[in-house]
Amino acid sequence: MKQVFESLRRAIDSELRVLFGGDGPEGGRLARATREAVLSPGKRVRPILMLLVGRLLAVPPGRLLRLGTVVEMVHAASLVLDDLPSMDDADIRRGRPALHRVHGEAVAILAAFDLLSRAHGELPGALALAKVARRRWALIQEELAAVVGELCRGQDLDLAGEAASVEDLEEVHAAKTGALFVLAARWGAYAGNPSAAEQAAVEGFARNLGLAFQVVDDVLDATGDAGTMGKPTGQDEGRTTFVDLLGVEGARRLAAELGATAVTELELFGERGTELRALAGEVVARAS
Ligand code: GRG
Repeated sequence: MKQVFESLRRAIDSELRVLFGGDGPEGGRLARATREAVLSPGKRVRPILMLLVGRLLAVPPGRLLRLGTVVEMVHAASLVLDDLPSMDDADIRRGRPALHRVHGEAVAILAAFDLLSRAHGELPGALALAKVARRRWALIQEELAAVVGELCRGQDLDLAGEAASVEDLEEVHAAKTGALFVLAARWGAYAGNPSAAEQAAVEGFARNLGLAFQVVDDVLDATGDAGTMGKPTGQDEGRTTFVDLLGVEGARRLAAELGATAVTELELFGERGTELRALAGEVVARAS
């Protein structure tokens, strides 16, 4: 199954290179910064989720690659902003100096806007390639705008650092991390003309997977080393994490529970849910 994920990741990477012009030095300073932000080596888990949901509903991955890059552009923009000195103040991202450390804060902020603007610009073409029914396009445009609002809201709640319980923290991260997972799965499903039950099931899966992913991220921040994380660990000091509230073992247990809940959402798909179940397994296993 790892090979399946890896080949989807490579397919997303080459689609991103088609859109952002390879690794060459061409373009001005902002174009270079934007390209670095989106092409630097990420796991591409959100577009992979989208492609797997598509496959579940018999949509070939090739149809969803462009739409997958739209979600990845929003994610890359959010990472650039998250690393800024006024936010997480991180020097390293994806094993490389954070974008603002290379190009300065002004260019990093512009690159994030550039990526968001590009995401909106690519959306209609991506929906046409995905063969998503035209009647859904206006709603999808609203969903793209809304997810950016959710990320901002989640980030603000996180920076405020007022979460006092696991439930509070789940609310923060349902917005900050979960919303983009749900969007990726939702759009992947739209391409496959799902029944209402299928649509709800993949979204429920993604909601729990997104939260599990964040809990695992917190565990790795507390226990991992900078080499495997591609960013400094211990970075979460100052904001409340699942590890603060539950300890490392408790957070691992929560991640496993969320992964298991995600999987139960897939029951109606039977055997066809194998790849998504494996993805949930991969996410949870990273914490151990
Ligand atoms: C305007 C888009 C926008 C956002 C503004 C800064 C912000 C609001 C939100 C931050 C959202 C954020 C960074 C959430 C963290 C989610 C998370 C677990 C990130 C790490 O994701 P990985 O592990 O990273 O998928 P890679 O590098 O593999 O892509």
